[in-house]
Amino acid sequence: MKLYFLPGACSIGIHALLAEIGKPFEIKKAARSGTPEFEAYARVNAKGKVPALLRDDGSLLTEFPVIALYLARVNPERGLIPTDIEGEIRVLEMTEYLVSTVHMQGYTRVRRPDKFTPNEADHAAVKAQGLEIFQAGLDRAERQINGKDWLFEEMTIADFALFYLEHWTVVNGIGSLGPHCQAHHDRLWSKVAIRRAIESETLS
Ligand SMILES: N[C@@H](CCC(=O)N[C@@H](CS)C(=O)NCC(=O)O)C(=O)O
Repeated sequence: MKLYFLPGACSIGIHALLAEIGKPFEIKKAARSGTPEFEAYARVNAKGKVPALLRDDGSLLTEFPVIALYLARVNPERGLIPTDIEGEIRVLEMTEYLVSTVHMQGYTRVRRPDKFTPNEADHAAVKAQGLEIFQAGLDRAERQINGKDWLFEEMTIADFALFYLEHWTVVNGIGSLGPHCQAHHDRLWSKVAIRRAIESETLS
């Protein structure tokens, strides 16, 4: 299994999940659109995004929630997704919200307002709107954790989606973490395998 990543990008959530699962995997640095290396990466993943997971049968999986669900399902002994329908859909609901809304609609507006409007005069307003969406997501997670260790009763794939968003706040200072989210981030970051995996991204 090979994870295509970009250092510090949302792929750190899948990288952390793979590290937590603890089975052997490889990592390969992808390329950003607009760089000379991108053409080669686009031949691997036509969407040109990370994370992408190349499975041992040669097929590629894309989209964070789907990769996370796949990893949870093929490692059932880790209990990363509930087996009852209600439990499962609630974890997927949260994972989807964190990736599709909080990241893609919120954080991306803050970092890349140009993707939402060609008019530079509107960038400040787009960024402000993005920050509102991003912070609302962190606040929702804060209320949901509410003193537990995880978003749900046990650690699930949703925690790894939240982790990368929290990590962006810690590293880039965008938004702010309440005490429950800060402790949640630190709980995962203090796992040696996870920290080593993420730190290795800047070395590879
Ligand atoms: N819908 C995708 C979005 C992934 C995404 O936007 N990835 C960003 C990094 S956080 C990316 O690959 N950016 C590189 C680029 O746009 O060139 C998913 O859920 O995996």
